Amino acid sequence: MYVLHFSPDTAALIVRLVLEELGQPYRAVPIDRAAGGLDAPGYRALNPLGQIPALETPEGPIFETAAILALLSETHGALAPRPGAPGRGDFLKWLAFTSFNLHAPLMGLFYPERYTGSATGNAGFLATSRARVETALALLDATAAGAPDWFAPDRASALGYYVLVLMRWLKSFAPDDPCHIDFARYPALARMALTLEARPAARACAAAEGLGAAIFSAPCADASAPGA
Ligand SMILES: N[C@@H](CCC(=O)N[C@@H](CS)C(=O)NCC(=O)O)C(=O)O
Repeated sequence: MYVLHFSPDTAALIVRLVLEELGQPYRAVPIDRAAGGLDAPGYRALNPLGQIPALETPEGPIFETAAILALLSETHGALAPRPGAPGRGDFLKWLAFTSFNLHAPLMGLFYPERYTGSATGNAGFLATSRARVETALALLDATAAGAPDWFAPDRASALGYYVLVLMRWLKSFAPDDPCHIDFARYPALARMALTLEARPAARACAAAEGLGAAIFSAPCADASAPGA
């Protein structure tokens, strides 16, 4: 059985959504971050940078969200094209794109000190990171608008869950209206948010992690803040 090491409302949610959607049994093990769980040698053996998530699998521990999604979808033959199937290259391309160009700059917004040496970051770095996020989302929205099987607004996909969970995090970075995500700028992703949050997998994950039912379209309906 898979073992998912998680904290609520983090990148581990992406993996949990995909495991639920695939119908795979898994055990979810909470990480006690306040007690230094990310630095514990046992956890570092699973994820050497002490980041969330880590997934224990029959072939050993896997870290990096994109790698986990590629492995799970390939192993279980769903939510993304299998190796050799049409669209496989496109899926991998946009999966890596999301990791480098959306996930990474969001981490820069959460942890500017890791990139700038300053606890609050400098204004230029923060503005550049926000612009990178917006550029990536616009390109992902245009891709989803073409409705490829592996990233269509009206069907579940590993990449869809990845992008929509990352969009949840935007609620932390809108100083004037922290609960507003401007979905009007991303109409295909907006449709995807409504489709995917209604699925049993998303409902199960929202309940498990104490999140609101409109997990993607109205991320501030729940009381929590993303825990990146
Ligand atoms: N590159 C990693 C980043 C994962 C990530 O964003 N993890 C966050 C939680 S959402 C984390 O571990 N934050 C704590 C830290 O970096 O110290 C991945 O894709 O899995």
